[in-house]
Amino acid sequence: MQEAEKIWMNGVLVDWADAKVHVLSHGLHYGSSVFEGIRAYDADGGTAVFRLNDHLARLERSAAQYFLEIPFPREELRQAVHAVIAVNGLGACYIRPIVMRGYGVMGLFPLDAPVDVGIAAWPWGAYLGEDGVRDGIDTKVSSWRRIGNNTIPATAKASGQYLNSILAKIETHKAGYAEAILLNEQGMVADGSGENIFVVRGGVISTPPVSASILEGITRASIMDIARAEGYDVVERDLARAELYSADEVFLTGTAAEVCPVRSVDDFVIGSPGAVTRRLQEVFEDAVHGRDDRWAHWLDYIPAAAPAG
Ligand code: PPE
Repeated sequence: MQEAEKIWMNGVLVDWADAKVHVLSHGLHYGSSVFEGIRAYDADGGTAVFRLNDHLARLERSAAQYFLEIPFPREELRQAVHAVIAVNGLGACYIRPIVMRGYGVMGLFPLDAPVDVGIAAWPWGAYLGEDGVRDGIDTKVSSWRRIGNNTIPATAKASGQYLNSILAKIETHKAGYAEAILLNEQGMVADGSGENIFVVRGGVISTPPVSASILEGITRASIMDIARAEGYDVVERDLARAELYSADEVFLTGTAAEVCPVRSVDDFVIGSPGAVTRRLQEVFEDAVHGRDDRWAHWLDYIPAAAPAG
């Protein structure tokens, strides 16, 4: 990964190499951390964080699911994100806040463990490759099922649940595919290892509902808003695996992946990126770069002289 200089840890900016936790930290042993993935863009009016308030709100919801008390109010975390970007002199970048159960308590009862908060930012390019964003990616349905709603809440973005995505990712990578698609316990389409999924057929855009064991993606919500504003019908409904094979277009959305066309699923060729995907990619790009007034409220600009602390 590309390093930056400073990381915000528990209220102070420390050198990148010094942002450490103890090897016996609770979060390391049991996955009892929650985190966010956020992007900032070189927008027309300066460096802008995309939907920062919504990401911090989700971080709070994720923490609450695990009875994790974040020892900083939202506004302080927002200022910390600004400070991390400013002090590192970053423009477009990826931001990773993490709230973790720290060192001091072993065993599964976690509520007596301290809580540590870190926020890092660094440049991170196209998650599924520049080629992927342009030409689409080849995907495969994993044999691993998405964790069920009554196993781990998929709506919380907790570290431990990513073991599920990691198994799917390794399996499909070894088989030669760029991304895994996971079905849920009911056998319906859930999401990608780190993205939500959309299907276009006959001009209608469909995406699995929150009840399908998906992460309630912020890019997903943005794309649904954009698509409706562009005049498309958007429905949230359960999708059968074979609907992916017969789709006119399939695409993935996520903070890291942004809007990425899918070229094939299980070797069924969907084809080159279609007109709907292209249009949504364009409007999304305009929105994140501050070129579309309809979505200006999604951008949180870094003040020119943000305090470095
Ligand atoms: N589903 C999953 C399982 C997921 O991890 C993500 C984000 C999404 C959907 C899309 O959510 P949103 O980013 O709010 O639109 N995945 C994050 C982590 C990627 C990583 O490799 O780490 C991300 O995109 O930041």
